[in-house]
Amino acid sequence: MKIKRIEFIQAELALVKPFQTSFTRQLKREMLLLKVESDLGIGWGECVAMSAPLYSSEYIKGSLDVIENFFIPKLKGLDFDPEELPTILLPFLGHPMAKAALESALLDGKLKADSISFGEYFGATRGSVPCGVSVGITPTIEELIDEVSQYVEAGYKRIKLKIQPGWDLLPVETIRNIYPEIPLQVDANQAYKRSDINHLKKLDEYNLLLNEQPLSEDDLLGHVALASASKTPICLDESITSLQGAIDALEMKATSIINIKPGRVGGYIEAKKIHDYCFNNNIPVWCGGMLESGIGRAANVALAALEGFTLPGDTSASSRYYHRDITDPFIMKDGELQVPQGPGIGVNIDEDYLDSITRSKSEILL
Ligand code: OSB
Ligand code: MG
Repeated sequence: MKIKRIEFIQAELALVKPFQTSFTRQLKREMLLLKVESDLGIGWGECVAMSAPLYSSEYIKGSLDVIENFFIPKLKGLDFDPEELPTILLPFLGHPMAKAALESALLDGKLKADSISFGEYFGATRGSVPCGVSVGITPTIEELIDEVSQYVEAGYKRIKLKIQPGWDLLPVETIRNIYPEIPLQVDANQAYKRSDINHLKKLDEYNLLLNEQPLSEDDLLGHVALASASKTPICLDESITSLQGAIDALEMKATSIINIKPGRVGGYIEAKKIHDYCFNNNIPVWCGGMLESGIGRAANVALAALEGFTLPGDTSASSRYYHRDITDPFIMKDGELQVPQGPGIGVNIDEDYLDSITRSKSEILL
């Protein structure tokens, strides 16, 4: 394929309720969307970077800059297949979310031209995927109970509680007592230190599925120490940025479960490689999320339909995030989301509504 034009759309979607983590409190999702026109047609991609470098080092303006000033000049005049993109962009270090956004837009364009869905392309073995939900830190325990009970009643099959020092044992114990059987896990987004290992071991009381990214992303040996001291499995998120990194973390026993987020590992192609490795080695994986709009969610749901995704993902219904999505909404039925069947990402984009929430736009002609 040859890229002819690329449009960068920065838009904002208000969240149905604030989402608080150990690193920020989000009231809206600010996102960068790519609309790529090639000789094969149009493809859409969502960049999962946030507006500030708080989850990882990437942020929207940096992603936009690296795509515009490094990735696009490299691709100018080139006739290539989207599957070659990771190799073409290999000289540029880092910026996995920017790479993933471009890769998914190119894949969408190509697969639409070939009338193949993302699910078929990845090798999905299911028509729907079970939904988990990630629950933010709330001002009070009462509000947490209220929020979790709404999700449980809606049918979510797994609850993830965001935790941080000062908001851990009590919220977990409270929810576990109310729902003795529900699959429950926690995510600290790196908020703890090695010196907290004795404290984190107390989570073993609550029959958690996993403890996600408790320590700093570069503290793999800290995670090894915590994993060997605890009964609760460790699951790395931020630390895993490539297949090789995943293999290394698993071999050194820093983690026994992997949260696969395509944006964090540089794209869906690398994400599928991590899935395949884990599937072949009996390592459970699940699909993470970054509060995506329907564009990113569609591709994530297709990925989560692969055989090795044996745990419910943070692939929640559109209504958990937004009053109105920019695509056909993802509606949960019996705790599951349908994998889109149409070509490419398989969802329609409401461009009029997108226009109404767009804050800025730019384009490059190649
Ligand atoms: O660490 O998994 C995370 C959201 C934004 C950034 C990081 C994370 C999250 C979530 C929510 O936990 C996942 C989702 O529902 O999209
Ligand atoms: Mg996480």
